[in-house]
Amino acid sequence: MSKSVNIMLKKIDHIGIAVKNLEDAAVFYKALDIKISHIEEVPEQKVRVGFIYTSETAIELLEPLDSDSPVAKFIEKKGEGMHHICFKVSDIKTTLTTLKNQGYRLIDMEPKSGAHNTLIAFVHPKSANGVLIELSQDIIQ
Ligand code: CMX
Repeated sequence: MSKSVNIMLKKIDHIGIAVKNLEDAAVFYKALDIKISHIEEVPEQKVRVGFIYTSETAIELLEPLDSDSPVAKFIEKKGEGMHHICFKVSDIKTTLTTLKNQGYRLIDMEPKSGAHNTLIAFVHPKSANGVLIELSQDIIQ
């Protein structure tokens, strides 16, 4: 039985949806009276993101910044759609080390800068039942 890491799991932070264009995607949500309230570029991930907030889990719309972006490759291969699930964790480095030591395939060995003042890292979908998993830790200032 493998060691559990979920003591560090705080909540599902957001669900990522790959879109070709944020403004075009906003039209559907506007019909539901839902506003994209925070738009930010994350150059390290080559995306522009827009957030839709609910009381608990947010939706992150992801628009590729260029054709090299992982999101551009995803859309090219699969079309627009659900891209990843992000778990908020309290200690991202320890979570990564724990997963790595159990043989899970990490995309990022070290955390990177994410939107909203966070440290983020991805677990490969091949290690997570076909779902791309993002881990996110808030940077306390
Ligand atoms: N969800 C599920 N499976 C995915 C996937 C996703 N989002 N992206 C790729 N895959 C699958 C592919 O379908 C492929 O599977 P098969 O081999 O069965 O065909 C496999 O993973 C490899 O995919 P690929 O097309 O060859 O693509 P790459 O190897 O070039 O990259 C991945 C795949 C996951 C390593 C890359 O997309 C990555 O590094 N992602 C993490 C970074 C990221 O997505 N950043 C954007 C979000 C930023 C943010 O939230 O701020």
